[in-house]
Amino acid sequence: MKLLVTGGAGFIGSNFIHYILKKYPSYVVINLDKPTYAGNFESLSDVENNRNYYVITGDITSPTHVEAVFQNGIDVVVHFAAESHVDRSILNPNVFFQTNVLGTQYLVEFAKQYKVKKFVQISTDEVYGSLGQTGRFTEATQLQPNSPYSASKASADLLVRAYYETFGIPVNITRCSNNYGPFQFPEKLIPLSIIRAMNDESIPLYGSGLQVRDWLHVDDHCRAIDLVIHHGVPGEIYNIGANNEWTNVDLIKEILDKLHKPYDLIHFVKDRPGHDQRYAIDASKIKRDLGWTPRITFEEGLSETIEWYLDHEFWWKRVQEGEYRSYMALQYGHR
Ligand code: NAD
Ligand code: TDX
Repeated sequence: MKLLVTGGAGFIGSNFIHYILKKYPSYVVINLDKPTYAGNFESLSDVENNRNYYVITGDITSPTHVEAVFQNGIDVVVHFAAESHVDRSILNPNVFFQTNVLGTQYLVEFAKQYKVKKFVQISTDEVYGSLGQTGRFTEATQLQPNSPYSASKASADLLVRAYYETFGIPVNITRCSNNYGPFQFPEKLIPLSIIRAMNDESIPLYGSGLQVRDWLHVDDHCRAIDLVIHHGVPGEIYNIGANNEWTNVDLIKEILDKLHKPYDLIHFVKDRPGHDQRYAIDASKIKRDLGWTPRITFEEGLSETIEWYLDHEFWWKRVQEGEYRSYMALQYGHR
């Protein structure tokens, strides 16, 4: 089996490549990544000598780059590559539509021309919009994206769906909740809070801090994608979530407790425009149809993630160089 993984130098993609090379030693993995500020091939330095792992540096918004990759004979595409940070999509929406919509269209078009056996579109619960106090997103929930990021992901999902309906491309769309784990770029809430708390720096909490996110360990996500690749029914959407809802303020307090740091590091700042109040995933379909179940408790997963950041200062210091500084200044002011 030859897998094309797009965005494999990013957070989930790099964890997924580690997972696949370990579980399926005979599979060939091609990692197509640009990389942007969020991509870091160093996250895969331990597998770079694996003879089944290939890196192609290329841009999914270039049809020439994308076609060249498909000429290698691809069986399955797992499409992670994206602009993934909501706050950046508010500062600069344009690149989100270029990468997430146009890039996806090139990939699925060449997947059609080169007759791949499966195309997995890695999407997000954010396409469903925001929930009130109760209820959960199912695969039938209406799409109501609220940020430029989620609108671009919803657009990509719809075009992937159209390629299934019109051309019969064997696609699946997966929509997971917020992931956490090693190698996550420190613009996202959990690594941002861990690193800033470790350094005794204030942690910016948007608005009331009472928004709710449903946290999923990246390894549980990877196992779900594995099942979708091998057993997903073409054309189907699968929601993935671990039934693990936390308000942002409680989550940050939990991190501070684990690091033995005071709560007064929490610094309430201006809310995110269009901030979604609550996400919660109903994952009963993938559990019932594909036998998936999350294995990692939040208690152990969060502790291990904190340990990972404590042990990998060289990794997060490196990714904080350059562009990260100007983004932080723009997003949070002088802090
Ligand atoms: P990430 O930002 O860490 O990584 C994205 C990767 O895509 C990077 O390696 C980047 O270099 C690459 N990339 C971006 N533009 C590219 C281009 N034009 N050409 C080639 N490569 C390009 O993102 P992530 O958190 O790993 O998310 C991966 C996917 O999962 C995304 O599609 C995202 O929408 C989705 N998702 C993420 C989460 C989450 O909590 N992180 C939750 C749900 C869905
Ligand atoms: O500094 C911060 N302060 C804060 O209060 C940041 C960065 C975030 N937040 C809040 C906003 C959200 O309610 O924390 C919550 C989580 O924020 P993010 O880590 O930015 O994640 P979110 O916006 O929920 O989106 C994530 O999950 C869905 C990923 O970034 C997306 O790629 C994925 O699709």
